[in-house]
Amino acid sequence: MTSSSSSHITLTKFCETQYKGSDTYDGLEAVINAIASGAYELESQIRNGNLLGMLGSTGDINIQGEIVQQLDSISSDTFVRKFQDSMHVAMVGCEEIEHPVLFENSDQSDQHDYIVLMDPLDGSSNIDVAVSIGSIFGIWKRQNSKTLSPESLLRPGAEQIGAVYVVYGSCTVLVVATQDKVNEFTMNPANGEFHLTSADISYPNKTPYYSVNDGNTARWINGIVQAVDELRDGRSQRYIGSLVADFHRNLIKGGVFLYTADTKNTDGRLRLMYEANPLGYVSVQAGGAVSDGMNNILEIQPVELHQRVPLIIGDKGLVNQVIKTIKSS
Ligand code: AHM
Ligand code: MG
Repeated sequence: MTSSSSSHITLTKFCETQYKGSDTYDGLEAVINAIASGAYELESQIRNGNLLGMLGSTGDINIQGEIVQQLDSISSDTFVRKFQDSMHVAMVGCEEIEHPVLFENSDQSDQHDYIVLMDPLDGSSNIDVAVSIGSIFGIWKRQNSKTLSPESLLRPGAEQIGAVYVVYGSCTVLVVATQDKVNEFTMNPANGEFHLTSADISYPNKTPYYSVNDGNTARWINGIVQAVDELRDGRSQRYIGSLVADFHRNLIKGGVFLYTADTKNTDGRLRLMYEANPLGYVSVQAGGAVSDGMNNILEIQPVELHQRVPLIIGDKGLVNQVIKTIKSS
């Protein structure tokens, strides 16, 4: 259920009342405000990128083996800087950066109590063609008993205490999820202020959409082919090619997204720590589900930060339907 009558509530105010001073979430307001501030900066660079000559690749290849776009690199630098300035983040893991960034002195400071794992710009192939893209963040409490190291970030997604994503689309929205609460805020481009536009979001009862890259059909196992056939029955296919935008549409309108393993992407295409875990967390808080076809993704023990995973995410009934078909094939 959503409500759109609360636009006088700003994200800043919301975070202050929900998180500041709370036992579990104190400091989270600084982390979310850092994301909002970074998103505002980035939004303008995305809108003006073509005019400012900021589109196209940097000429580098990232740790994922993918071509780095200028805006990938700008977004990564922007959010790392914002998290450092927030003074509440100890370490950032990023899809674009090989090793996590540990902020100076955060090891000694009690105040640096959060860890963020992010895909700073999701949907890179859509940057140059004026199609929706986004940013994805999983937020974790730092384990005080453990020394901060890249290995200390290898925790199951169920341990996230929140997740945030931003979609730079026909308007810019920022969705915040903490335990059982999913709220959407829309940016006023004039000043970067985000206003609450949908409160207490949960998946609707209808499921009009399924999202999948049909071009991979010949590489799927039979169970996936059959599961997609079943989804096709009475539903429209919507596939943007930016996971975060596909996910957001399915959350608001109802549906499911799949990027499973195939003979080319043998471990799936999407990243466990930067994409599947944060969006999986949002999905579950909104009454949906997330699976790799066999297991709840949030229970997977990661073995490395940049690992990929097959992803089935969205409406719980549809996720379960796909799992059932895969298992029985
Ligand atoms: P990236 O842009 O962060 O590398 O993300 C990967 C993207 C997802 O946003 C999207 O769902 C998927 O890759 C699209 O892949 P494909 O072009 O194979 O359909
Ligand atoms: Mg991505």
